Amino acid sequence: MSKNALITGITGQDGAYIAKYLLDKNYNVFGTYRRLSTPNFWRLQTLGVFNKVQLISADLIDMSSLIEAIELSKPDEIYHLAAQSFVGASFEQPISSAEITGVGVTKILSAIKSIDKKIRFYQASTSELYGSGHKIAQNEDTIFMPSSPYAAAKLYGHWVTKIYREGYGIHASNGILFNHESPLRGLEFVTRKISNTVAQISLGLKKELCLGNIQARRDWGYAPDYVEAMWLMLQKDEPDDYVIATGEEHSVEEFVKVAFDTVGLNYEKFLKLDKKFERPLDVEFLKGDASKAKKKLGWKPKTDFNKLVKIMVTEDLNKWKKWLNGDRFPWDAPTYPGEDGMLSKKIKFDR
Ligand code: NDP
Ligand code: GDR
Repeated sequence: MSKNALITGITGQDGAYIAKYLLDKNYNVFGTYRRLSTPNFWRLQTLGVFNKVQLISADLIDMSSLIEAIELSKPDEIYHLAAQSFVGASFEQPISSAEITGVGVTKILSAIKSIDKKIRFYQASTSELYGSGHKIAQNEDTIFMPSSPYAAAKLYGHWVTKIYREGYGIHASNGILFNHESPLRGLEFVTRKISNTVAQISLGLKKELCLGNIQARRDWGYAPDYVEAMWLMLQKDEPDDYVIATGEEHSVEEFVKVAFDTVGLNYEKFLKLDKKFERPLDVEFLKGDASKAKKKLGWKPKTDFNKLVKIMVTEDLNKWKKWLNGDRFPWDAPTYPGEDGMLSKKIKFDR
């Protein structure tokens, strides 16, 4: 008999990829989405799975909606991916980030405890837990030193997952995933901002790429490789915590260079620095050691850094070309206000 899976945050990057991954494994896939003024299903449509998943309206702010989602979907497995996931925004909305990204985890776990303790639970934990100050690759034993309200909220979610695992015997695992990207990445994250802007510059639609801290180093992987690791964790007899990463790190500047190289342009002519995109605190160096996942889950990444950048730039370029040709398809970029319409600092009006 097919298993049921409930994905919170199915409209996001990882939600869409894991929905497809689980459908391919013959799961009945349910996903939560929140009511928005404009529906946001373009990722599910892009992957051709929109009509194959069953959508349930739920918000992490609203416990009753989460209980109902679990009762309706009767899941064997829950992939808890919903979160306010943008680190930059967590400095501007620290309290709602804590409520959604942190306390939201306890809401789902306590619902599992009341409804059916056999439901297996995946928590979307993060390399942001490590924060700044580490000089070598981080693994499951590395100390956590979060540097943002987002990371502090995720640390709470990480820990509460362990508490429900050890205290109530729930099959709950933390995937400590390092940055993973794709053409479905949100446009405010640096990699997609770069790939989309480089595509626009190469077609003469934009003149420059404005970024903040380009020295930050990240361990960037490819999202479809990473959702497989989530599933593998829930198939183990025993729940546990795992680092998922490529083990290679690069600076934001290197990402920019390879992206411009892909379209045959010199990045130095187009890159501008703007303090508006800097954070009050930033994480300078993240590089993961996924040896445990390799050994215990048999997981390893399939896509390297250069290939990832090329996939993202090529996809944005092809989409802009199609768009300019008059083709219309589900996509976020043409309706994105861009950095001119997105002010990262609050404006003070003189009266
Ligand atoms: P996205 O930002 O693409 O997706 C987040 C999802 O959460 C969206 O579906 C969003 O809905 C939903 N959501 C946000 N707020 C609420 C709310 N109040 N109630 C219900 N749903 C809500 O993130 P990713 O797919 O990239 O990441 C998935 C998870 O993994 C997140 O928890 C993230 O923090 C974590 N993570 C991500 C990493 C990465 O590199 N991508 C690395 C490590 C961890 P809507 O579409 O309506 O906005
Ligand atoms: P991150 O991703 O904070 O690592 O969180 P993001 O792409 O936002 O930033 C990566 C690094 O790039 C620097 N940077 C900029 N970032 C953005 N967004 N925009 C800019 O213009 C810019 N210029 C430089 C940032 O300062 C940072 O150092 C992501 C999210 O998916 C989290 O949910 C997840 O937990 C972590 O990855 C792992």
